[in-house]
Amino acid sequence: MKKLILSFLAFACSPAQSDTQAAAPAPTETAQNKQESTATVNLVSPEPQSEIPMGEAEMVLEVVDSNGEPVKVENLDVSAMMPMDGMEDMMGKVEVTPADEPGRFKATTYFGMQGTWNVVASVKDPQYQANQEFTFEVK
Ligand SMILES: [Cu+2]
Repeated sequence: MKKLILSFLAFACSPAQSDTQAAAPAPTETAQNKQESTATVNLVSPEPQSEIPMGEAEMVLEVVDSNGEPVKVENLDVSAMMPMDGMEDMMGKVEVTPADEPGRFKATTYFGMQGTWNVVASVKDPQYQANQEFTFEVK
């Protein structure tokens, strides 16, 4: 499993980046991707390293473009899943509502068991594509 959470946190915490290099990407990498833009979903809260208590949990997720700017997307699909040994995965119900800030969504779920939960956030938008997985250790 990829552990990308730390870099997401750094991203979310850096105030108003103005990375001019990002505006001029290598042509080879973007040549075939002109119609759909790739976005990134950042975890705004809770802190990735904090212990998540079992029970109801609220997450704030933010969709940003390749320059790190928040983008307003139509919909964010969020699922919570716990892999179980010798059993079907345990699924958690997730309720997603748009937050006040553009590009941000509130996702409320219920972690009904201690252990590792995988949360997958997918952007549903005609213009942007993103699919991000976050791992939570629920105590
Ligand atoms: Cu379980």
